Amino acid sequence: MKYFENVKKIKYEGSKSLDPYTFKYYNAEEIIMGKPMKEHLKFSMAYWHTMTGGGTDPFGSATMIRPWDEDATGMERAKIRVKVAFEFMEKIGLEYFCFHDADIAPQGATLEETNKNLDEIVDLIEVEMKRTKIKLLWGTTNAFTHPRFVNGASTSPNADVFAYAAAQVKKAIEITHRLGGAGYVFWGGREGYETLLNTDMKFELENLARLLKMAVDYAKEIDFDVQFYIEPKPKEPTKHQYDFDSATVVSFLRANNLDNHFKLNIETNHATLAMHTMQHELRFAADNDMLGSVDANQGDLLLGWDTDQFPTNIYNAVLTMYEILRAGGLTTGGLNFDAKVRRPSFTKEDLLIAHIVGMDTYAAGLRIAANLLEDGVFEDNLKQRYRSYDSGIGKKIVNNEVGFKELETYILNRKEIEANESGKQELLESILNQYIIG
Ligand code: XLS
Ligand code: NI
Ligand code: NI
Repeated sequence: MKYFENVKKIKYEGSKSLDPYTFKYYNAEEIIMGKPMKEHLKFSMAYWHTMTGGGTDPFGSATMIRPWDEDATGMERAKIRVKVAFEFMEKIGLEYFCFHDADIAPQGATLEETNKNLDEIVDLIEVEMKRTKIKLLWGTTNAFTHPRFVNGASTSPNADVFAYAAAQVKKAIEITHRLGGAGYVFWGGREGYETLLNTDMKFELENLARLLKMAVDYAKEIDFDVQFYIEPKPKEPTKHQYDFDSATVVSFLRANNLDNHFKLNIETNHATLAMHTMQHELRFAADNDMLGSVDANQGDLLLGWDTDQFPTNIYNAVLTMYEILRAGGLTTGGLNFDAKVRRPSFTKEDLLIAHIVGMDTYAAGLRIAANLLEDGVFEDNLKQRYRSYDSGIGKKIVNNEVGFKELETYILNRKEIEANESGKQELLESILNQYIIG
């Protein structure tokens, strides 16, 4: 293809390299904690941002007029994009991608026509996947852009819209299956509400669970061994998104007996919108055996909306990789760059640079996190901090051997309780800095 023909395959050159088209930290084959970096870091391209994003915002139209989009429209454009997408991923060494149905093929006048368009593009994607060995990390449905989803998809008050969403999810699961996708994501889209004056929240949540159960049943029916994920987000586009954060989603899944079929796809920018750190969101999911995959991006804490920026923040990347390693790694999941270049970064070169810096940031984070874990920096401190539960009364509490009466007697018989110890936050932060800066 002509669009990236001047770009060589991006290689690792180390941290002293001055060439922007090289990796400074990402060295795919380097072994970290027993396996190559690229297995820890299953990087994925988000088709919707990288291939179809134009840089629109509420005040302005697209600034990113891609040369490949200028050559054709409709299905022809969609076909060119497939070629460009795979050429782009090959050049960078991205081994996975993710897409919504609506990203890859234009919508037709009817569902039938849309599905026909999808099949034609999926044929082409299949050929490119075979040629390049690039894999599908997960597929998903866009049931939020079209005006029919104005009041939600599975949580719409309109039963026909529920049915439409179900039909669309069915097809998206089928194409994900056909392409050998490891996962399938449900991000809420417009599943939420603006005001309780017009919303039956209880009923909407029941319907959300109904649709998810249908998806589980259908995957079983077609013999598709897929990992389903829910991607939490607290707000945007609706004021109250139902899948608020990790804790909300874990309890929703448990309450509806869906916890064995779903894990979480956790996005950095959504964590901070929920007023949590990414580390908190990951830890909560991991503690509940539901850490599945990551949408690797970052927000702007001064803005407070989903800016979906490429990840460049080392501190966050270290703590994200720390949580992933601590949980034993992502199995079916990976690190999907659900990220878009800034509106003024409108050249195709910016797209390359953005992915390179994202991959480098997580590679650096991985190295540092592995050192922190191997040296037991935080884990040893945790053991030490909670040691009063290893013996004596602490052990009895943990073993459920005592109740209020026994604890009252225990305390009445003691002159003084054990002295509290420092939480050593600043010390730990200082050690973390040493690991980061070296
Ligand atoms: C939007 C979400 C979306 C999902 C896929 O905020 O992050 O991009 O990842 O539907
Ligand atoms: Ni997002
Ligand atoms: Ni996302």
